[in-house]
Amino acid sequence: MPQFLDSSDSDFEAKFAALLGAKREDSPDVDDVVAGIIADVRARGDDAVIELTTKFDKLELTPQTLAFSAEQIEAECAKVPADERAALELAADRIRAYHERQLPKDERWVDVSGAELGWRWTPVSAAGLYVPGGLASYPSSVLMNAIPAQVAGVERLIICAPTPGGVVNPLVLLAAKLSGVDTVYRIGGAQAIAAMAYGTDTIAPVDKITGPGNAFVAAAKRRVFGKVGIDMIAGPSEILVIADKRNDPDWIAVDLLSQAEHDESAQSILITDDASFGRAVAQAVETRLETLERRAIAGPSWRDFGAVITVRDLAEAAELSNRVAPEHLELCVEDPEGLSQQITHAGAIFLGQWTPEAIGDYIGGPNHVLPTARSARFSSGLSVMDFVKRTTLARMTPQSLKAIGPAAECLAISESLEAHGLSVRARLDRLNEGAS
Ligand code: HSO
Ligand code: ZN
Repeated sequence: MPQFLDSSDSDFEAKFAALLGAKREDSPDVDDVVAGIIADVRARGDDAVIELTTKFDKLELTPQTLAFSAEQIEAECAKVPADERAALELAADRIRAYHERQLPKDERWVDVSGAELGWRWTPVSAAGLYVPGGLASYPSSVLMNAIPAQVAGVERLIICAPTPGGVVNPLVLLAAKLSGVDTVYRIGGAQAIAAMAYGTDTIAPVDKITGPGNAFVAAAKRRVFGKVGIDMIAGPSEILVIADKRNDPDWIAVDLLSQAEHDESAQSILITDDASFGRAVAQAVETRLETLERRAIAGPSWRDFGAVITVRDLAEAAELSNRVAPEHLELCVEDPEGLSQQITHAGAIFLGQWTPEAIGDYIGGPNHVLPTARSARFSSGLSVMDFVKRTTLARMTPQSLKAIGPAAECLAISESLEAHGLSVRARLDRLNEGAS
């Protein structure tokens, strides 16, 4: 059973605070091992990457076979059943159309002093996307990471995806092809992150690394940050559903389980203004768990971290949801638009009972790489903005320099930075000479 909380109970605040503060993940401390792997890859390049791939993935590679060849990719993609190909293509098209709207605009204007100011956006030159092996090797995540980079105009886009024992997921390769990925390297772990950050003879370094991964990958991303940019360190998935009694309890139950089945450390929370509806949903979850394929994952997640919270009204539901700052928020209420106005912290909002969160994971269009662990308080999901930089522009005319230069000189003197002041003064003097 999950936790049942009621906002009218006297101990509610303490219980809610405990729910917010609960430590869900104990990530093993692998930092020392990762530091060693990164140093090894920096020192020995391809040789280190190849040896580590033999050791961890039981796969013998050479510099020539580190990446899939075009023929291998074609052969793997041909194995994808027609319905899965069509679904992936529809997803790619919809995700692309959504992200094209995110492309930021350059700006240029002349201000009151006559100075011309502005900024312009340029893509990063090369991006590397990590795709985990095994259970969490999701083709949908390939689209969600690669398409924003492609839309941003990133010139070189590579993937590192381990293939333990040589096992390949054809859908991952098809997703890579659909989203303009240039090269797919069959390597993983901290060694892949190090190779993308520092480069080897075979793998040219990239400027930005994105994508989820295990504790080794996360620790490696933290370590290479600064040498390259990274997206975020994603935690286990979360869903919060605000639902009134006009919903089918079974629909809400499967929505909660849809994220619980990702990970034993995932968190699913229901907030409702009707206690008996809350109990009906909890009952429906138990019924579904009897047969759910991934009940061994979803069950512990729901029991250990799941919660059903009863509130007095929906305004209170919004307030509590903002304190959680969930990764995914479903508003299954009569007026989702109205309630959404009260939501200030959430990675993604799903409006109304016809919008299950799973639509957002695959096909809606918005990105499914979203802030977890309450980081929606200060950050956003992956977007085109993660693959562009803004360069500012300024152009003075003699008149504008005359107007604002003396203030710059004054501030330079106050900071005891003489040359700063002189670089303005030299020009002002010339202008004054011209005037006399
Ligand atoms: N909900 C996950 C993403 C995902 N779901 C991939 C299915 N496949 C992270 O927010
Ligand atoms: Zn999901």
